[in-house]
Parts: sequence; C-alpha cells; structure tokens
Amino acid sequence: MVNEDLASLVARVVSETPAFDMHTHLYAPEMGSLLLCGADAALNFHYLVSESFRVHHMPYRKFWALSKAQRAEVVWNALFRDTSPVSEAASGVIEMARAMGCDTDRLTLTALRETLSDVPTAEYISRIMNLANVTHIVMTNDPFDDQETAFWQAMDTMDKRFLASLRIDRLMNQYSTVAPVLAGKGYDVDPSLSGRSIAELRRFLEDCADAVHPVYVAFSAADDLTYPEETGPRGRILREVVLPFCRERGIPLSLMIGARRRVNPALHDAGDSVVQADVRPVESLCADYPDNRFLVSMLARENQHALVVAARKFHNLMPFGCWWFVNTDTLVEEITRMRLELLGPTFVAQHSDARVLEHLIYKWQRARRVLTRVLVDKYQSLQDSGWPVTEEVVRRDVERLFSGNFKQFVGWA
Ligand code: FIX
Ligand code: ZN
Repeated sequence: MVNEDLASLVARVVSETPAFDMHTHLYAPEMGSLLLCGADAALNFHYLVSESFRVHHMPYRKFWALSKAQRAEVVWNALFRDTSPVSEAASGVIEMARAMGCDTDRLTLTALRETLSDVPTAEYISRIMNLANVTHIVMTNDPFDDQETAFWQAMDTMDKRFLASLRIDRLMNQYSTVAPVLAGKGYDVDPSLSGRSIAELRRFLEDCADAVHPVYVAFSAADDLTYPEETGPRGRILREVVLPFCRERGIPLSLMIGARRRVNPALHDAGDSVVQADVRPVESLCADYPDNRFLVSMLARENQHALVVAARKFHNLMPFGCWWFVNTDTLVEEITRMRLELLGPTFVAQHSDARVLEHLIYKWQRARRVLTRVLVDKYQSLQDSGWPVTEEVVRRDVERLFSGNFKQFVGWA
C-alpha cells in the first residue's frame, strides 16, 4: 500500500517542476504560419489523421482535396462523434480541451474552435506554456526548407523561449538530391563528394550554426544506420563533416532511430512507420568518438532495453524521450521504469514532439502523470528501506529528468 503523503509530495513536485521541451515541431511566433495552433490544426495532427482513416475509410485523394477545416470535421466526426476517443492522441484532445476551459461533458468541434486560438499571440503562447509548465521549446530547423530558412537571418531577435536544433535528415539521407541545391547556393560540392565537397559541407554547417545557434544537430534513420558505413555518402559525411563539426563546436548529435518513412505515402506525414534497428552502431559511435556527445531516441519498443544498457557503457550517450509510437501511457511507463532501474535519474525523461502549440498541454500532463506513478513506486521502496526521501531529494531528481540532464549535456547556460 503506497504511503499517501509520499504520493502527493511526488505529484506536487512533478507538476511544479518546469520542463525544457527538447524536441518539438513548433516554431517561434516570428516564423509566422510555421507555428501551428488552434482546433483545426489540432485535428489535422497526423496521429489523428491516420486513426481517422480506420473509421471513415475515405479515399485518400478525396480527403486531401478537402480544406483544412473540412478535414478537421471529418476527423472530428470519425474519432469523436462516431467513436470513443480512447486512443492516446484522441484522448489528448479531450485533455487539452478541458485544460483550456471547454466543457468536456458536451464537447463540440464548434466549442473547441471557439476556445483554442488560431493566432499564436504572445499571451496565448505564454498561457499554453504555463499550463504545460514548459520553459523552453526546441524547434526542428531544416536547412533545406526554404519557407523556414527565409526567417533564419532574424533568428537572433526571436522569442528567446524557442531554441533551434539543426535537422540534417536531407543532408544525411538524401545527399544526391541536396548536392545540386547546395551547389546552387554557392557551395562547391558534388554528388560524389569529390574535390572540395567535404570542406564545403563543413562550411555549410558552420553557416547554418552561425545563423540559428542550434542546441544540437539531429538526423533520423530507419534500420539502415550502420557503422562504419562504407556504402553511400552518409558514412563519409558523418565521419568527416558532422562529427568533427559537432565536436569542435561542442554540440551534441541527436540520433532518432527506427522511423521507416512513407510506408503509406498516401497518408502524407501520417504514413511513416516503425522498424527495429541495431543498437551496435550507436555503441560504436560512442566508443570511437568519446569526445562527441550523442542524444539518442529509438522508436521501436524492442530497442529500448539495449539502448539503456548502451547508456550504462557510454557516458557520452544520453537516451531521451519516448518518441511517437512509444509515447503511450503503457510504453512510457515501461521505458521510464527501465531507465530508472538501469540508469537512475540520468536520462532525459520526455520531449513532447508537439506539432501544434496546444499539444504541449496534454503531452506534458501525461508525461508528468506517468513519471509520478513510477517515482512514487521507486521512492516508496527506498523509504521502506529506511532511506530518507525528502522534498529536496524529489525536486533534485525531477529537475534533472525534466531539464537538468539535457541542459548539462548540451552545455546550455
Ligand atoms: O522525425 C521526427 O522528428 C518525428 O517526430 C516526426 O517525423 C513525426 O512525424 C512526428 O511528429 C512524431 O511525433
Ligand atoms: Zn519529431
């Protein structure tokens, strides 16, 4: 039987401790329409879109030909009118509606539209961040997205709560398609990485970093990440460009492994899937590059244990968050328990992956509920063994899990 005092102490400290959201798809408000918010954006979230097809079975083309507002209605009807919203993403809508003051007893799409704002004013952003108790939001900044890079020169003057991360998926995974783009921008590179290509790719990364000051550099991979990687350009770009760049600038490299892209392209962003990957390339990178730091999240449930064990072996490896398909109540609990049991509170407990501003609310409320459950259990055992579990102790641990470990790892002051 859990001691009630301990349970409420932990719940209070977890809810009071601010989180540093180290991976999102949100953007500073100065970046205009890139920052999504409001009911229609929330209902167009790709998690909900893919779930809605299981109910309405609409032809894909017909769905995508609809306006954003019409698609929101289709999703609403499928997941909230014709079905009970019990899934993680659907129940998240209810949770955020309630936190924003909607009457969830008789929630309608109209009420949701009236309550959530489509315009991310400074006050609205502050309100959402306060509800989520999030102090900082790390964006995902793609140097090959022209809509985004148009804002990069002004990045220094933007809302300081939003920080950049340099997302180089296209450079790493589609080099042959970006080489001509880079050449067009004045970098002397070619698809076979000959001549000055390596030095010029380094210059490209330096220019990007000077513009956005990323807290880390990141790329995602499926199960094809090998190390050393001898075929294709990625291995060379990693060894000769990205790792030295990160090392010399003191920036960690974030690897997001296990996303199998466009398994069903007709679903657009909702069409990506999961694949079990090999943890050995991560171990080898950590071993061969002790002066580099690696943030790693893996998408497959089956990879979580090996990743945690790898983090016991390599202190330059920081497991982070419970990503996408493992960001469900059951799996977050399993993963968080496993990490605490094998690593103590030395990992990054969660990131939101929010695509719509209001997502911060339910994603963080849930992260807090699960962490509370797990910590109460762990502290109860300690207390039963006579170890003093004070508020100070709980606060220190939760602060590390929600922000301190990340800040220390990226050297963020
Ligand atoms: O690669 C990523 O950063 C993923 O999080 C996204 O691609 C994905 O679409 C997503 O939003 C998952 O939560
Ligand atoms: Zn993401």
